[in-house]
Amino acid sequence: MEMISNYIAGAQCPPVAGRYLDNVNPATGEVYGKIPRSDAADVDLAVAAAKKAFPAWSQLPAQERAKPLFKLSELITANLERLAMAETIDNGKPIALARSLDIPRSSENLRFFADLIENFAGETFSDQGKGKNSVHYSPLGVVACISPWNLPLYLFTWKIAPALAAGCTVVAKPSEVTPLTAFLLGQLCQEAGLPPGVLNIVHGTGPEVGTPLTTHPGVKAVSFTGSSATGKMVAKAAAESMKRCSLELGGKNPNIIFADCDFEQAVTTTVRSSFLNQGQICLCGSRIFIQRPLYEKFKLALIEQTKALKQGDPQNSETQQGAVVSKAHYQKILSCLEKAREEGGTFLTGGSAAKLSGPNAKGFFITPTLIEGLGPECSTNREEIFGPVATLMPFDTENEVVGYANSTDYGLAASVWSQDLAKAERVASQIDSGVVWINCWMQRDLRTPFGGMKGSGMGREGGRYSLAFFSNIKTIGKG
Ligand code: TXE
Repeated sequence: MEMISNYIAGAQCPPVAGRYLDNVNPATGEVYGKIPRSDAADVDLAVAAAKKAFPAWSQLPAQERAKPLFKLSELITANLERLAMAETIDNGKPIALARSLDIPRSSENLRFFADLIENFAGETFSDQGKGKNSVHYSPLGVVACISPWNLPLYLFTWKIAPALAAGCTVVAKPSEVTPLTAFLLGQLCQEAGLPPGVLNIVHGTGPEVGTPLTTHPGVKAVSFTGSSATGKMVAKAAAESMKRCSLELGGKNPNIIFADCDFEQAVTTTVRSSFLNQGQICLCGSRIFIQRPLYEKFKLALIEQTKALKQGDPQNSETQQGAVVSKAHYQKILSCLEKAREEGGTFLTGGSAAKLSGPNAKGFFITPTLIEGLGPECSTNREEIFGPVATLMPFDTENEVVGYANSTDYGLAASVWSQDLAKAERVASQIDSGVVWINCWMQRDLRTPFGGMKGSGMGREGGRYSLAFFSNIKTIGKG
């Protein structure tokens, strides 16, 4: 039984109240561990530890702060296999994905921000008769980083790395659904040379740990990634005590396929962008719009490649589709599929639970699903499902498809496929989302700003944008 503890003031410690939650392996449906069911008392201890560590950490030269972050990055790489297997057991994702995406990107997150802070400087503005102005960045203080279950260590490190690099001390709360890799990272901090209290990890539920964290008077900012519904609660709580707030929320991303696209590349990438991580990435393209002359040919190719996806035990390196993350999420997705039936959808592939055998017989598996015949206004095409489910819709003109793309309450990401780059850029400029990819998907440059519009959140993460979020920014003007 994998027993997890909190990581506070540089030590692994049990929850004050001594209560625990079950940790379930979604590929077997079995309880395989226990995680602290922490509460406000644990959050108080963590914030106090972070507060105590802040003066020394924030006053270190950037080059000194970068050293333990570089070392932690190296330790993640050195422990890649152990962390990848832990992520797969906790989340249900294929081990090949954890090995190739989740853990390498977690290491890169730390390395990237350690490197960036070494070269990060304020700006100075030349006189021009208005005196000399200089812009100074200083660490905010104790901050909260709250992360979701879909890319557990990847998004956990994506938040804590810039916060620590900027000189803040952190109380981090991973999802109670996938706590294991954050726990294992805490065990590496001492070896990395991260001083006690600089990073604190408190496990538990949203209401019992998240809320005390977002309302705590000692916390100066909250960086949150998760659902739009929870994001609104976090924003409200943070506003009460004037905390800075960054929200990376849900998406219902359009994937626009023009008839003049590179057919093979568009089909192959669309299968990946629809079903990678069982469709549990907020960047997944869940609404596929195909220009009418290409619709039937593209549809047949999509069906063929989707049916060829290898679904099975996530610990098997051949597996391409693993389990969805929890029983609750499994049931939510199945109810969305029922809704799609009621709304008149035609199921081209999948549409039900997948029944596996052996140790996976009780796992939470859903067959990769493609649906056609639904209009843009139905709930299947407006609400986030966050599973291996995508819909196909034909379109004729640019204006028509831009209207469809912008017809939801979300605005996170989009893809546009056309070999006419002028047209692709014209369409991209009209789509209400934080990021648009042309003839590619999820190509991430960590220096660029990342985030959503509308119900997909507020604020931007990435490069200088993350460091600025975790900094007080002051202008000093001299006459
Ligand atoms: O979210 P939840 P989940 C979205 C994705 C999906 C969801 C999946 O689209 O909708 O996140 O993650 C904690 N106060 N994105 O189900 O429930 C909770 O314990 C403070 C978008 O985990 O919102 C967990 O640690 N915290 C994203 C975290 O919030 C609270 C990328 C998220 O939980 C809380 C990834 C509260 N009241 C997923 N309630 C993007 N846009 O980049 C819960 N939590």
